[in-house]
Amino acid sequence: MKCFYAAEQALHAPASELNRGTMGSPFEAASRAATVATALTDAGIGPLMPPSAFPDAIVARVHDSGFLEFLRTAHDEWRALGRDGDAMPMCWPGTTMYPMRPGAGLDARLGHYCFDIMTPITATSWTAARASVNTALAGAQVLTSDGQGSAFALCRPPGHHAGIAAYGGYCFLNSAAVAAQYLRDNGARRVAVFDPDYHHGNGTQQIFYDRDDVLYVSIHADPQTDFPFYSGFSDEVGSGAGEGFNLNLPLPQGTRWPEWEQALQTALAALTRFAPDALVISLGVDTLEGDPLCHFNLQSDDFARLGQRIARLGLPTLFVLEGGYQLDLIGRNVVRTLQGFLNR
Ligand code: OKP
Ligand code: ZN
Repeated sequence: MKCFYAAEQALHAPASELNRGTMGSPFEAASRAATVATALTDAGIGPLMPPSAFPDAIVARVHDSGFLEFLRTAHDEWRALGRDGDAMPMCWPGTTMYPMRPGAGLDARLGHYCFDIMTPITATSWTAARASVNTALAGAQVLTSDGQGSAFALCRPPGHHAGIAAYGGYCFLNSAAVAAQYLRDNGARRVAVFDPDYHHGNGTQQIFYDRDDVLYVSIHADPQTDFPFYSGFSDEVGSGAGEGFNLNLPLPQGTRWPEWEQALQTALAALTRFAPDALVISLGVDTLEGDPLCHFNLQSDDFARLGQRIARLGLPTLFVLEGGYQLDLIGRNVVRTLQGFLNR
């Protein structure tokens, strides 16, 4: 399987993260990618290839231009204000009740675009996030060039929480969504995004919410107990032309394979009905038992089963890495998923 990773992705490495009231080491660390790369190589999947540079216009197909300009320049502005460390918001509009004022200062824009306090912007976050999108696009290009096949994009920082004009949940740019749109723009009439990450991909949902050409299906922890809290409910089914093209399957904390597999059957049935020309998987492996941020109880073998079920859809498939925070186990479970997919 063709696999992609850009060395620049490691340039996003914030100094710390606020978790449950305490500053500590970031969970979404650059070493996550290194462990996945090692596991892929050891398993004989790969090799990892660097992506080529895709034009910014492709990213602007799903993201707001003011938002992209903000992300690109925020840390320079932070420094110009004489501040050290990573750029973080300190104040939020609270809801979207206020209009964004032209010329709003950096703190206003940090609070406007960011929806949490776990996603600092470093001097090189933009470079890393942009490279992560290239990695996903290189994978998507494999699907368009042979119309078959599959690819793995070792994306990090992750992407599925990044919305049209919003970042958070460790995500800046929505690599899976950009890749899905790229597939639409290059011959696929319908594209499905399946998101088995522990967390609801609120960004991906938002980007495609009113569209019937991109189906979004997600299995995730109930937003009543888990991040991102405000979206991922089962009554969010899409709007306008997109009604019926967004499927959320929330599950309670403690969920194990038998119940998770039932949701998977529902997801696979919806994907089959939609009959897409290409499939993007937002592959989070944070559903593994013992993940420090998550509360599902999947086992390593379950990831092979997941890969197998995805393969049975018989679709050109791009895997994009999202979450997974047990450093020593992420690589193994990514490999299990891909092996399950490759061996059917
Ligand atoms: C990103 B992805 C951290 C609190 C835990 C984690 C949410 C980000 C998950 N301080 N929240 O979907 O794996
Ligand atoms: Zn996650």
